[in-house]
Amino acid sequence: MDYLCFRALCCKGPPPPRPEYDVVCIGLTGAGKTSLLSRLCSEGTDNVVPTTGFSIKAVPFQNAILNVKELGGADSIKKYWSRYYQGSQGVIFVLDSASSEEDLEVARTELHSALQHPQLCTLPFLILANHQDKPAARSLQEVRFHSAWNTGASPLRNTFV
Ligand SMILES: Nc1nc2c(ncn2[C@@H]2O[C@H](COP(=O)(O)OP(=O)(O)OP(=O)(O)O)[C@@H](O)[C@H]2O)c(=O)[nH]1
Ligand SMILES: [Mg+2]
Repeated sequence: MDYLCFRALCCKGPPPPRPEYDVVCIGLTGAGKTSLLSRLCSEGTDNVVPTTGFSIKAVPFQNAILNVKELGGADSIKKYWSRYYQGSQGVIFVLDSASSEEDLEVARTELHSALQHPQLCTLPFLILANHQDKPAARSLQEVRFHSAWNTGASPLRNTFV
């Protein structure tokens, strides 16, 4: 018996529909986008492989469902990111906070480019500092301060790190 049938039999009827939002998830390859989304969907992360192209997952939260489109971060793919921004209602930028300064600089360039993109520049923007379990991980304060993540952000923007 599935959940809807169970609720109907218990005279509660189906649960109210949750609003759905389309979100785009970007970040350099290896930042952990697929791992993060798999965790949020209660899926295993043992067999995660680099995303070729894009993948979409419906991530359930208590009050909403986020249809998250992950765009692969390999060099051959990220040049096409902007073709997949249309229709997004929010942005998640995943960052490897334990990466080298050089990679962090590349990530910052991509982030600033996304922050200023006409199709993203007014959307809520979450910067997720991943790989926090690694000894080399920068703290959230370091990520915010040293990397000047907010440079170029619109004053209308809701940006969270
Ligand atoms: N230690 C550690 N490893 C992580 C973390 N997040 C992801 N990983 C590992 O990092 C590797 C890359 O993770 P993915 O989730 O494939 O990264 P991605 O951002 O989806 O990469 P692309 O799809 O190539 O853009 C995998 O081996 C993960 O297990 C984390 O927070 N800590
Ligand atoms: Mg991936």
